[in-house]
Amino acid sequence: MDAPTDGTRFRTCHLCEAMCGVALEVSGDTVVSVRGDAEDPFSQGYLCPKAPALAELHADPDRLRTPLRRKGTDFVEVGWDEALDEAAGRIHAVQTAHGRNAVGAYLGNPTVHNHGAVLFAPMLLRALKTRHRYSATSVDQLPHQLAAYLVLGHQLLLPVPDIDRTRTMVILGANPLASNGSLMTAPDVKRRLRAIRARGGRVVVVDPRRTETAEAADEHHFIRPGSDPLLLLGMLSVVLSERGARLGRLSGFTRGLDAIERLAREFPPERVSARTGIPADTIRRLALSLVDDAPGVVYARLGASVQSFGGLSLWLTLVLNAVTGNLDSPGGYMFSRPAFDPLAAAGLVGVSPGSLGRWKSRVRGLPEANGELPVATLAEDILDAGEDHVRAMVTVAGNPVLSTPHGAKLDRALASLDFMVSVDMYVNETTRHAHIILPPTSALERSHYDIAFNTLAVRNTARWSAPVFAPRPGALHDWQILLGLKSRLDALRGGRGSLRARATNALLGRLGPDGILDLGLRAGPYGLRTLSRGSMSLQRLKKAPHGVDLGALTPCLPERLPRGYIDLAPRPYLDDMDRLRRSLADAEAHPPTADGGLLLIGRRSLRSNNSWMHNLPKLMAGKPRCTLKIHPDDAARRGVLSGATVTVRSRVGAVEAVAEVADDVMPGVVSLPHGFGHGRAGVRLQVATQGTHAGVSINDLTDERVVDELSGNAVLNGVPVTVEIVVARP
Ligand SMILES: Nc1nc2c(c(=O)[nH]1)N[C@H]1C(S)=C(S)[C@@H](COP(=O)(O)OP(=O)(O)OC[C@H]3O[C@@H](n4cnc5c(=O)[nH]c(N)nc54)[C@H](O)[C@@H]3O)O[C@H]1N2
Ligand SMILES: Nc1nc2c(c(=O)[nH]1)N[C@H]1C(S)=C(S)[C@@H](COP(=O)(O)OP(=O)(O)OC[C@H]3O[C@@H](n4cnc5c(=O)[nH]c(N)nc54)[C@H](O)[C@@H]3O)O[C@H]1N2
Ligand code: SF4
Ligand SMILES: [Mo]
Repeated sequence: MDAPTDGTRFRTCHLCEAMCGVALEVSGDTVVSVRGDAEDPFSQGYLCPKAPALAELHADPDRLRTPLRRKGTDFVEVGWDEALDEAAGRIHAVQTAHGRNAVGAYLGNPTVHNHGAVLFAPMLLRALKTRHRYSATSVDQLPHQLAAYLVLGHQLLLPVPDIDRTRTMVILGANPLASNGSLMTAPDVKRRLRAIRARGGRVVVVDPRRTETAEAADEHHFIRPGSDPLLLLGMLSVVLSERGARLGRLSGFTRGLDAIERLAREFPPERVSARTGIPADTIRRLALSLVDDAPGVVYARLGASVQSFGGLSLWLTLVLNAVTGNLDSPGGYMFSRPAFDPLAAAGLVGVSPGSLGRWKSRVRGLPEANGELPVATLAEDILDAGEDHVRAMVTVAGNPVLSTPHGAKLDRALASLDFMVSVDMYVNETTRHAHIILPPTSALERSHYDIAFNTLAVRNTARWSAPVFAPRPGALHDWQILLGLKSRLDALRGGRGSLRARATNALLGRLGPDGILDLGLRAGPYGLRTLSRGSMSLQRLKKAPHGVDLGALTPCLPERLPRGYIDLAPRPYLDDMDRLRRSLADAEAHPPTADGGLLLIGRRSLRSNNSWMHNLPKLMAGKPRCTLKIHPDDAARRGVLSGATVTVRSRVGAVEAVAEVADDVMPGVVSLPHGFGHGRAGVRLQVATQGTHAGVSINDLTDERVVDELSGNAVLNGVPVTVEIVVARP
């Protein structure tokens, strides 16, 4: 790339799922200002307060620029070839001595915000040939992917709420005013929600906390953490008994309705009201509004997913949207038509339709899902010294010590490894255990295209961004690091396959992510097949620096169903219903009392992102954020005033936090944000480790033994805890 000149660069912000267009003012190698790109057809100039982080991340003095090798607790700089050779050599040595499953891999969330990593990480994983693959998926959206796979036939056929045309939107366990939307790429959710109300519609939020989104809605209802599937069953029973199933166009290719009708009859609203904490007539009214005030949509997200019945919750969400006539219908639960379609390009990117339970984790027997094991088992898969235990790890763009349940145990487990290599640009809570750290170029030094989030967008658009800065001499992109590791492993293995692998790797190196993207765009739904002159290609996107608009979502079933039909009642869900019945019976036998235990939930802040943006001074300005929210009644009972230091304790550990007495949390529920806990020895983050910035990790309280047994997804909300005063006054 040519040396950059001063001026304005247009780009997509990659920090969250919203894909906002930004205009960066550049001088030399510095970004001097970040503005919204008013000409972006999708975001139309919107930006959130996190956007300045684009400049701060690039300039962060703690961001690594050179590979590091650990010596004890010290790190020394090493050259790229030496670092890659050593990493591949030691992985190969562990696999040769102990078998391929002795090496584990964890992929973190930023992988999906990076087309180089999202395309090349799976190639490295395949080369590792290990069953010990883990990712942030199983602390997040695995239940969504499972529902898409089991009901619709492909894990990536993920429905999104058609927020711009709906009249009734029921939001279950999502706080898009803080998160900017998830599995719903929609810049400026606040404006879009306001527009629903302006056109006479209603927005309803169901959440154990009266969130920023709840404040902006017409209605908010507290729900007892972990009871969402019961609410959804109650709603289904009302819809089916009072309005009947409205499958409409879908009825010709939909199976399993009988089983759903039988199931729903078991759960009238009166039966689920006490457990959910929502009055029966409210459940009835919400259910009927999806039919009577159509189009409507139930949008369930993280709070519904990372709980004991995450699998059932996301399945029932899909079923409820279908039987109310809102699936694949404008204003309802629809599907994007991305220009680069990972479903169609499966051969190119290697995404399987999905799988469940093809193998089990070695210690606890939790099921594989979509080729991965639940990350809740990673610590024991390392620590439990049996045959096949994990002795070496590869982590890519992940910080599982802070982001997965019982992080302190994983912290110990990582410290015990024979070898660990991390592809990451910080020495943080996780990578401080690595023997080799391989830091990629800064995001502004690479091109950008949202392969993942265009498949989740509420409108079809496409936008490619050129690098803003030339990479520093010798620097490598994520994809080059991943391909560098893969090529070395292929070479070390030798044998007949290695010649072919060498040719493939050379070709991949020439194509790079942009070459693969171009092939996918041309083969995609707006590509050559349309035979129109403006057909989609990388060339076309390069000529449109603000992006191109490809229109509103359009119905696409049954064409896009890999099996040609929808199965509303897949066996694994029907089987898991027994676990829900038992849990309901248990709750009925032991109803919660006012002075009973507390349930811990998480929360997100608009000016943060998971664990890795706490080193940026602008984002960290303001009041300390890592506080324990507690309802005034629960606080009074324990003598806790705002500002008191309290101990929060669960089965797995205890942390100290400052209490914030607030009636926005439900009685019986306390809330702590995730991603903090930077005070561990060896973390090299000057800002994040300072004073109150460091905070404590909620995942030193979450319990790795409690998972959604169906999917293996972690349970990060609804964790039983106690709260006691340590210091009564600040
Ligand atoms: N209790 C609780 N726990 C949670 C959650 C919760 O709500 N409550 N949320 C969960 C969710 S939804 C998620 S997605 C996970 C996230 O879990 P993780 O993905 O494990 O953690 P992140 O905090 O996103 O860490 C990202 C890492 O990637 C690095 N990184 C950033 N950009 C790049 C890049 O371009 N290339 C490379 N190579 N590295 C990069 C950062 O330095 C950091 O180390 O956390 C989960 N954990
Ligand atoms: N600013 C910011 N933006 C982000 C992130 C971030 O950390 N900060 N993280 C990004 C990532 S990785 C993701 S996955 C998305 C997540 O985006 P969202 O899904 O919007 O996630 P949250 O803001 O955590 O909202 C989850 C809500 O569920 C509620 N909840 C907890 N338990 C339950 C329950 O049992 N039932 C119900 N119904 N609700 C419950 C919580 O109170 C919370 O309001 O955000 C992304 N965007
Ligand atoms: S909402 Fe904020 S962080 Fe997310 S893409 Fe837009 S500007 Fe970036
Ligand atoms: Mo996430």
